[in-house]
Amino acid sequence: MFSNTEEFKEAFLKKLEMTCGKSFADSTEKDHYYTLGLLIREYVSTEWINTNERYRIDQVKQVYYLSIEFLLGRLLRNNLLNLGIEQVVSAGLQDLGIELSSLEEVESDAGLGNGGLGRLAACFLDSLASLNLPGHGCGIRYKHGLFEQKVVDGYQVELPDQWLRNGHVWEVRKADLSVEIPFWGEVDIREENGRQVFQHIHAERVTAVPYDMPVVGYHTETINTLRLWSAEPVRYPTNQDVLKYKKETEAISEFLYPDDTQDEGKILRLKQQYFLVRASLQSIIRSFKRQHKDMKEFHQYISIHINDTHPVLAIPELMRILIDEEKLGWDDAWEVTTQTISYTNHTTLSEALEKWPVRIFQPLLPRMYMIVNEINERFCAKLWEKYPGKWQYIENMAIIAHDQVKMAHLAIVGSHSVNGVAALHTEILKYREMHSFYQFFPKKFNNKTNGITHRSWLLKSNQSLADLITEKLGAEWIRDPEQMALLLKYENDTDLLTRLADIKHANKENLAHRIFTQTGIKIDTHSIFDIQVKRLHAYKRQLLNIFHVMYLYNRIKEDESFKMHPRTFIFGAKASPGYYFAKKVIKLINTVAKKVNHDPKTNEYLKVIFLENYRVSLAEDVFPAADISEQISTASKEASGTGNMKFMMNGAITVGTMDGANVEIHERVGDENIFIFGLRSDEVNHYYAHGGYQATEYYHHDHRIRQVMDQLRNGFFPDVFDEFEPIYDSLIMENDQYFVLRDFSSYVHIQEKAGYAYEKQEKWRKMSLNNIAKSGFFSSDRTINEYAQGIWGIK
Ligand code: 4GP
Repeated sequence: MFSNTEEFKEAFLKKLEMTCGKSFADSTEKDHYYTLGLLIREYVSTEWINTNERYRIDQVKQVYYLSIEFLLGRLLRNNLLNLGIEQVVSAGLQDLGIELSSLEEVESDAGLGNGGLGRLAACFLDSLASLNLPGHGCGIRYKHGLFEQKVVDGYQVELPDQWLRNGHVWEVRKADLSVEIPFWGEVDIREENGRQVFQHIHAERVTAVPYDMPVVGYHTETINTLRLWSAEPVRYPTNQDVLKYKKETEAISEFLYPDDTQDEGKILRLKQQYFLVRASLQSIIRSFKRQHKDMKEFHQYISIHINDTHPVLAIPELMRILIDEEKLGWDDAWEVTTQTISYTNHTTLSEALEKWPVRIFQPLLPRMYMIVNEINERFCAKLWEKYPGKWQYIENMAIIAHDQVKMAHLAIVGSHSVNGVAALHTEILKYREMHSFYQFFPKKFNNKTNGITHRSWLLKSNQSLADLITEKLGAEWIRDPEQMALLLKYENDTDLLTRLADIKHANKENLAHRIFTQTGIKIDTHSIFDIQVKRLHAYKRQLLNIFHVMYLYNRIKEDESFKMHPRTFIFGAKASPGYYFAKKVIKLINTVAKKVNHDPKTNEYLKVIFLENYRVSLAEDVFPAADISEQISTASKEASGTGNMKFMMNGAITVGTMDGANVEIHERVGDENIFIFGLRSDEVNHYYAHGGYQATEYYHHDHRIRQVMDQLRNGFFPDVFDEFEPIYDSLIMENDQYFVLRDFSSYVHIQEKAGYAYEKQEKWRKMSLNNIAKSGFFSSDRTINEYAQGIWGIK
């Protein structure tokens, strides 16, 4: 559409007048952003339609990725980059006196997710489109994404995220494609022509309205679709209390993960899940039926992936459609359903394994419950055949037991593929967490190690590094990121290593500037940037990191001969609003920061920064600036991690445990380019199985630990009194299940090693180069190719 700056400027100015009704002279930055967004959306619309046409005419198999989270961040720069018009647009804007980077700041982050699982979904969409694969996302258009975090007096305060305040330029509302979703009511069963007919009557209905967003591939003609559903009242509600109905309806797409400690919240979450599934399946089937008649062939053309268990109702819902609407028999419907659906597990944490009380499930989703019940009975009968008399064993595997519906069991039984997200995680699923299922369905289990899109996390967020790679290797690595391994031939090229270091330094300056503007704190860009950014959770052990800082502080204060390279410890993390312990850790980090940053004796060596409101757009400035990547979870607990991959790709060196994908990073870079410490996953499991861990032993025998632990409650932090008692109690009195004290000494040791290594800059730069060079494997393009071939069968 615009091949040069002049054409772009003309189109831009015309569009501006038309949409904003203003002259350029009167227009604001917001107008410019909005105009540019609309222009791009129009620019892609033809290809978007063409892509769908092509899929239809060629009758290709398509995959739909159902996910309760899509953590997209900002889309402007991504879209420009993928369309290959970034230069033209940026130059054209500049001619008009507009900085593209300031327009980017106008865009709100689409933060429709919590963390790993949602960001993975976003990376997958980018890879699908960029690899020209027919794959779409289906999710919920939450009015408020993940909360906005403020830090007040060191405490996390949550504010509702207002990402839609100024509208969302990338979406297209398609009210004509709305569908209705029934809740409550009952199922009427009749006999018709010798066949049972099921009808859901007296239901309360909700309208699901789709909002479509184009997913633009990198330099391809493929534009896939992300369809997000919004809940609205039906036009003629039959309820008595219309206001209450309206409020309850809109609540479905109001917040991500409503608090589900009470029944009301549980009902809402289950409603969200069914809402997503039923709406998505209806639109998938509608599009299937435009081309095909025979529902028995459904799985040959459609693959449905469920991202964790939240969309698992896709299994009974597809059964319902096939049986109640399409009149297939149970066995045929089951064959089609299981061949269509595949499932990814993202965590083994028991708190995340969803179970719904029957007393809520059954009345809210009566027909779903009948079907799940039948799936369960048939499954248990099969188990009985194989394990006659083993009641307990069968009960443990059942989908419904003790008045609970176990969503993970339903997901395994009703799908043809179950995958973990890193090699170690998949082994843990197979041999521990889901062992009985693995024995029963050995062929279903497989591994797909996570990945990240190198387009967003390198090309876009670290342009100078990407340019340097292109200068050395040519542009082919962008299509085939494993070619980055060719960088290794420059391992001894001092010129390149220096340029690498210069880029890192410039990125550190950039982050330091951002931190200064926001907090007024000046940080030394020659210090080591030691960074931990991820959700706050006990198993991720931000605590271990901050204890290390406290130890260093004590050491500097007490030991005149102690030397260390200056370090800036940077944290970014949101704690789930109801997670008391995690919030205490945030307060501790901020309390330590206050003490350390203001002590003239230490602040030359130590700085602690807590980045407020960690989110995708902030992350884009964080990863490129890191020297050290903190990946210090209790081994066996982090399913994969993807932040570890982003750091690596940007040349940071990992300090980490042998957990999740760290294991595979280690395997690729070798011992000499990573700092591994701490308990291994089998050692952790040995403790869990046989006991033997005594936190008090470490407290008594290691004075460094004792000092830090005592400082939590002896007035060392003068104005907080008993604030940190709960942390102390959980570690000592409750014998901490995450082994913070157990790993402390080896952590301190490896950190010391990392500090020395940094001082030998030439060697450090080589390490950094090695990490970048080996990161190609962790591109989500590799991951998506594996899903496409191994699970979905799409081309
Ligand atoms: C996360 C896992 O904790 C993380 O290790 C993994 O990299 C990520 O999924 C993507 O697979 N899990 C979640 C969750 O985000 O909500 O369970």
